[in-house]
Amino acid sequence: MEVEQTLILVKPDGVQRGLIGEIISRYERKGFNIIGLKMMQLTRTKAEELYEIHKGQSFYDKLIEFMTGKPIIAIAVEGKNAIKLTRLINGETDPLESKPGSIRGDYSTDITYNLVHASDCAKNAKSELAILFSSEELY
Ligand code: 3AN
Repeated sequence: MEVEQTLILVKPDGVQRGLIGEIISRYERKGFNIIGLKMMQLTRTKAEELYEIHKGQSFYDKLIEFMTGKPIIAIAVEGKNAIKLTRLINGETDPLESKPGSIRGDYSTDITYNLVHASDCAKNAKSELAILFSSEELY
């Protein structure tokens, strides 16, 4: 098993709904280490870097407006198979596929306002962590 680092975001809806603690506790209870944590408002530049892959999609503008409109929580997480396992904890993107027991399955019905982000592969985890955290901010 491989120890991995990944980027988690509690999106603005998670912060506004008072679910920060509930969401972070799920990664902690699973056994992951939190190696970086901060509240911030995403700049347009950072949001566009994060969601570059979705540029041109019908939901892109709405997604960027949403992600930059209010503060988020950025979390750097480390542990065995952290990339795959944090995405399982989050649940599927499509609310109709997101199972109870996952964060989205328990707390969201919407495909855009879906509370959390987690990097989807090692390459993206590395680049996304670099967008949100400087090396001095990781422990
Ligand atoms: P995930 O966050 O589950 O990895 P991605 O990376 O495919 O999903 O999509 C990033 C974000 O873009 C999603 N979390 C969601 O907020 C939004 N999104 C993705 N697909 C759609 C869609 N079909 N309609 C609206 N928003 C979407």
